[in-house]
Amino acid sequence: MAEIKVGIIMGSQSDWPTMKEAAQVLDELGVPYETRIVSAHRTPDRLWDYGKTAVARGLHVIIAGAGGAAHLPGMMASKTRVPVIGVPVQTRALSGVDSLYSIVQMPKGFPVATMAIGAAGAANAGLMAAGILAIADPALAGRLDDWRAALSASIPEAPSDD
Ligand code: RP5
Repeated sequence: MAEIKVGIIMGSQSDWPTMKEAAQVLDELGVPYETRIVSAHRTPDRLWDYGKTAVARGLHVIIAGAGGAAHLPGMMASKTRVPVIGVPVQTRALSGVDSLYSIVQMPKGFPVATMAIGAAGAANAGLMAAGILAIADPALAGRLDDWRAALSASIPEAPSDD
């Protein structure tokens, strides 16, 4: 079985419809991953354990999505040197600006690579994770190049009324 190098974690089951976008991109690129619900506030011990064991378990990238007072990506970055990609989940009350600000403004020393709010951010997190792994994986690099070329080829040169 292929080694799992990407962890997709989220603060709640309600984040999954967004975070699924990251999973789908990784599926398309043939990158294995694990998924876990790890809440900074509701399951802090689970967060600590996940961060403490991430390096030893062979994770190379952690994609962390959360909404509202979105402390999960930053707290995970404080617990492991595995790069953390943060996804601000869109919220009803503040449209995800709360999530974005909670994730992006990390203090010096503990970075989180913060994506856009919502589904596009989650998909881009998957692509970012694949790009990081592709540095040392020529086969994946080829698949990622093909994926990008296919996306470019799908864009029409002119708009249509259809
Ligand atoms: C955060 O609170 C989660 O990441 C989620 O985006 C938000 C709401 O969670 P639920 O009340 O839907 O479980 O911790």
